[in-house]
Amino acid sequence: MEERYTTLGEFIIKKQEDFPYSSGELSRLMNSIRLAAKIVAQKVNQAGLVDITGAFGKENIQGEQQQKLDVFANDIFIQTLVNREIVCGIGSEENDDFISICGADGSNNNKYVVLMDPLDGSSNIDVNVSVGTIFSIYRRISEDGTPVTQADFLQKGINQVAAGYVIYGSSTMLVYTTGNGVNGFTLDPAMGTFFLSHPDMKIAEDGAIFSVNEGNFNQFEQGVKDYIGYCKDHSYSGRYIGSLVADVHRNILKGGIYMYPGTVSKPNGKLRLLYECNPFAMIIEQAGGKATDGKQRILEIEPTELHQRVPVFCGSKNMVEKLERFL
Ligand code: P6P
Repeated sequence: MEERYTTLGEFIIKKQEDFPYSSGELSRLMNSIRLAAKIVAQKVNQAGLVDITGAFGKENIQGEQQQKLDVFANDIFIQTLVNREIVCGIGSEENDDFISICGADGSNNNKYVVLMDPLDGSSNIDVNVSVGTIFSIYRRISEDGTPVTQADFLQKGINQVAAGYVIYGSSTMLVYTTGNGVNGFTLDPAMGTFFLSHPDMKIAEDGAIFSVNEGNFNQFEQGVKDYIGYCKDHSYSGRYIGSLVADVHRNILKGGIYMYPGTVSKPNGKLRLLYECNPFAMIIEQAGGKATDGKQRILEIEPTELHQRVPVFCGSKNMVEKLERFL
């Protein structure tokens, strides 16, 4: 089959061979995410037309005003995963605690847990800036058949079996890895089908884009300030949309570095380890880049809590290594 007409569904089946011992659950899990992404994409694209934007009147654990689409996306991803009885637990930015999922017979025989940010960057929805879904998949470590535990979620990023994101932008793309490279699929809305549009995505070792919120510049540690100065001395382009998925997706395609450093007021920065930094770190490393918290590889960080924050510097290998020499 000519690769450029490969659908996501066909690709998942074809890649099933990469998991000789898998019973097809991971494939079914990816198909569930594919369905949820299509449903959320349709609503995001209608956001300006349907009274679905604006505050939902509640706050999430972040203390952020939940947008209606935040809640909608969270419900859709949870529902599609639960309905197909594929996972034994879900952790979401929108839920204070993790969700334990039993089968119809009360058993917990499913072997995967999913961590997700169902609609990252949602504060950008009303101004029509690209937003995204980020997901991270682990094999449970607690005994099969028993209720899922927090330990199943607090695993190092190196244990991820899959990670990916959906970007709801000028087109909707689903990008993911199962540890054998990164592939991108673009949704054809007329057919409701994701087609392989970006096979074997790689991030250039060098780039000339730096992405950081310079409004926090005065609160950065000196090494970060010095590196930003280095970028400016070399006439790199400053590109910062304020929507993680859009910023990192652009930098993967064009080369660049994304930074959310710690500040005086937020020493651990803003981004969440388990469902923002770890999935992107896996994707970026699989694409040939690097991801660090400034001291260690993101994927090696030992998690301590579900919503913990870490500083993050990720993107083109040589740019991240140059930054590390400034710290
Ligand atoms: P700041 C959006 O709220 C988000 O979580 C990411 O999508 C984005 O990269 C970051 O926060 C922007 O944060 O502090 O620069 O506005």
